[in-house]
Amino acid sequence: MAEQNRRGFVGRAVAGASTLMLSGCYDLSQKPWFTNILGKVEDLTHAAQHIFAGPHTLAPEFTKADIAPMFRANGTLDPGTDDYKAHVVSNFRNWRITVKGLVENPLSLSMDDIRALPPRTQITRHDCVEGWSCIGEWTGAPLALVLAAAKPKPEARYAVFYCADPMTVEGDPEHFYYESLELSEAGHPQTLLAYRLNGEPLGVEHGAPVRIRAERQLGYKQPKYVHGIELVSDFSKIGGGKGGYWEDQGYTWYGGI
Ligand SMILES: Nc1nc2c(c(=O)[nH]1)N[C@H]1C(S)=C(S)[C@@H](COP(=O)(O)O)O[C@H]1N2
Ligand SMILES: [Mo]
Repeated sequence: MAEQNRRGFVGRAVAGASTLMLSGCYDLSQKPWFTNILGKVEDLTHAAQHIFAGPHTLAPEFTKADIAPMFRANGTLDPGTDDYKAHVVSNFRNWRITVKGLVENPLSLSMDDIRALPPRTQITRHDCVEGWSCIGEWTGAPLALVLAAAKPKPEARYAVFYCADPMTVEGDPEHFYYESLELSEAGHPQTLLAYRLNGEPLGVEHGAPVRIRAERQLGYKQPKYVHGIELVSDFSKIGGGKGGYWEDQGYTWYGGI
């Protein structure tokens, strides 16, 4: 397992920031990820550590040699709506990720805001319940930092992720994919707002411009095309009330591996 796995993301972010400070050679405000709309990365890191404290079992990470030549795509391969097509044409310049619900500080973030956070890269295995697995290298912003910036209220238990792809069930075109994770899983060091796969910007088939990677979870718990995150205490008022699109069709909510 690589060194970064054992040390974990949080340790690295703090170490990286203090190295820069000690060197005295940089104007830190010029360092693109040091401050952004979300605040100082160091403050976010400390807040995230406080909110998501506890032992985290890490999902196994692999080496470059293990990466599948072609990462299989599944589920929605293109949301296909007029709205989404316009985002593709403008290279997702106007894409927003909102963070709302049981938070002190609701957010509306651009992809530049997400990319301005210190990224984490991890090579992991994706397991789909349909019976296939694929190893790929994901890069993204640790979701813990975004949640820390939003300041979850004490009664927040789950993060719900809203997606841009309509799922036509019983002819209802206003039925979109969504998923949810317990807050501790959402704040796990390997849970990312991922925007790169195998070093390339995320393709449309894999959830462009941004999707969740929650590496201890099955494939259906990894929502693609994410545009909204809501912190809730229960699912009763969301979708079919079971915490996710597939859960509403009968899958178990717990999709841990
Ligand atoms: N928005 C959205 N997210 C989704 C799906 C989907 O259909 N829509 N399918 C899920 C399932 S079942 C799997 S296995 C993975 C597939 O991700 P991939 O296309 O990058 O392989 O996405 C998950 N997330
Ligand atoms: Mo899946």
